[in-house]
Formats: sequence, structure tokens, C-alpha cells
Amino acid sequence: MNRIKTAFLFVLAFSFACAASAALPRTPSPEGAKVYIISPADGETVGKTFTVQFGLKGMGVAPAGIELPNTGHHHLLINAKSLPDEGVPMPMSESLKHFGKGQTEVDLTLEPGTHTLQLVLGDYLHIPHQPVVASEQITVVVK
Ligand SMILES: [Cu+2]
Repeated sequence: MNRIKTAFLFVLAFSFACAASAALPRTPSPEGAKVYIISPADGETVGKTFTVQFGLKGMGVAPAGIELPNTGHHHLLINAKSLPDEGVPMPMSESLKHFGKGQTEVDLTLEPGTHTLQLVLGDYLHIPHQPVVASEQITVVVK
């Protein structure tokens, strides 16, 4: 009896290991989908606290956790050197903000100096779409 139990547990553990190592499925983005920063403009000088407005064309905004075709939620990269890994949920940090409630703008406070901003859309699981829907990276000068 114990042997069967052990064999069963082994099979169970093996299936979990397989599921974890398999790549998560990517959500397709429609052709022509575009995310962009409406404001501030590239190169603009802004105050310490300023509003960043998110624009999206060819797709809709849906809160995280809601699986609807051709939708996603915004992620703002602050001073990122590269785009986040494509096959996994985007991490959450001070430099990678999630807008999982479906927000389309944020009041951001940054230290004086030059900063870069970039938007990346994520699916209901926070994974970038395929192909990735990302904005141009813009530069703002905080005075
Ligand atoms: Cu997210």
C-alpha cells in the first residue's frame, strides 16, 4: 500500500515540475496595436509631481485577472535599461509599476533630474503580449 502511495506522490510531483517548467502561453496582440505616452511630451520639463497619461490604440484596457481578447493593462517602466522578460509575468517594483485596475494615467513623483518613461502592455497574467506592445521610451526633465 505504501509503495502505491509513494508512486502516486512521485507522479504528482513530476506533473507539477513539468507544469512549472513549461512556458506560459502568450496572449496574442492584434496587428497594429500601439501603446504610447500622451503626456508629458518627449523631452518635456516637468515639476516634481506630474501626470503621465497612457494612450492605447487597437486594443482595450481590462483589469488584471480579466481574460478578454485584445485587452491588457498598462505597465510603466521608469529609467529601465531594457524591456522586461517576455515569457514571464512582469515583476512589480518602484521602476516597474502595474496599473492592474485598468488605470490610464498616474500622478508620478520623481527626484529632480533626467528620467526615462516607457509603457508596456501586459495581459491578464501581467505577461507581455506577442508581439510585445510597448511604447517609445521618452525622456523627461524633472526640475
Ligand atoms: Cu500587471
